[in-house]
Amino acid sequence: MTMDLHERARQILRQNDRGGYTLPTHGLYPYQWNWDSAFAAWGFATFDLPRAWDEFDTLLASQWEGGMVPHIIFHDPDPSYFPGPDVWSTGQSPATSGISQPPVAATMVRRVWEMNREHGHNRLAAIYPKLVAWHRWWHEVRCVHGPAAITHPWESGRDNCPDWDIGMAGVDGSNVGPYTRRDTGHVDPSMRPQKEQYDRYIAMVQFGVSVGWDQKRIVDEGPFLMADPGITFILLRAHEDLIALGQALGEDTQEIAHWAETLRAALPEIWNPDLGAYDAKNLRTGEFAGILGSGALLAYVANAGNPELDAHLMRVWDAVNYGIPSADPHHPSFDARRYWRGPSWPFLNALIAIGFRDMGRHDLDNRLRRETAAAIAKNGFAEYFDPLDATACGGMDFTWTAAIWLTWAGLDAEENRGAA
Ligand code: 9WN
Repeated sequence: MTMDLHERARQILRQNDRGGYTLPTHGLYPYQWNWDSAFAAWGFATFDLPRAWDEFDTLLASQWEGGMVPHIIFHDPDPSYFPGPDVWSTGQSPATSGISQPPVAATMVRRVWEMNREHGHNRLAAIYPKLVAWHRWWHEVRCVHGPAAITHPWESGRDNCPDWDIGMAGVDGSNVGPYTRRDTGHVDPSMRPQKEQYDRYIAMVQFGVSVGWDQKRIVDEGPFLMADPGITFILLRAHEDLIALGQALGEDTQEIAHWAETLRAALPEIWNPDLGAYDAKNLRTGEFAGILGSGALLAYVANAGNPELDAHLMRVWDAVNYGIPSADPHHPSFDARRYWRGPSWPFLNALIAIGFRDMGRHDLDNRLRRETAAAIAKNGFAEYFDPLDATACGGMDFTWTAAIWLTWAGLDAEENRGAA
């Protein structure tokens, strides 16, 4: 039975493989997504190391001149996804979106490299300068206010989480013109963002097009700019992983160390004393979102936890049964099956668990792994799960869910297999 899940996970990665890059899932997401790819590589590394490195190469091959690595790479036009390359209209080749996504790649590169340093040495040396250029872009373009800022909720990777509601309220989505969503044709609309949110998402894309995707202008004048605790912690962790990789290559890593120090020094700016936790902040108004979400709990991956945050973690986690919820179950906006407004996301649990292990909190790691594995064993390799009853939500046969089964969630099952 457990054997089947390992086989199935590998099969999903193979099925979603388009030759050098991996689709998040067939149908719903027919392109290469940035942070999905980093997790895909981690999964591939458990059974095909060269293929894992190929995934990083393909992702970084689409880096923009200024260093940004885009959030979607539209390798082969496919009408089943909206908004496609024509809407983004960034003028890149291959076509890409015009925003980035959480820079988890360096952290995953380090994990893959550590699996076989000899094999990985040249592969690492080839992409290291691109990773440095991408991190420099984050520091110079998105961290100008201190913490990492996002210019579109899609940039956070946690699209419709309640963190962004206050920023979204300031975006006018009434003039975007007619369009047809494709996502709601693939999955139950009650598990996806609502139309008012989609109108605003499109308005922000149209703004990017109107300024020729000038990233500085988007930060200075765009309709949406919020500090994201999630990216801030992921970037901080990734800076530290990049330093370790650079040192292994004999590179001078002082510049990266400076970015990491500057970012850590900015953490008090995203600490909301009224909430007693890290919080998203609208950088146009200075207002905090006032809700605990999974972005704040990524603090553990950057060794930025503290007793107050621990209390919140246990409060929200104990309120559900299958992993860490993406939004506070005690908050009125909680919605157990609507995307980032409550569901538990296996890959994000895996990322937070890296932090737990680094802190020596193996009890928390074990609990999170058990609960995540139970949801997958019960209902398959879903995109996300209802954290109360493990109902499978969103797309199925999902790449990053399969990847983290092989690297983390399925480890207990793997041990039992060995013992059997
Ligand atoms: C928009 C692919 C991506 C993930 C994101 C997730 C979702 C896209 C969408 O799917 O976002 O980028 O169309 O909903 O929120 O984290 O990378 O799996």
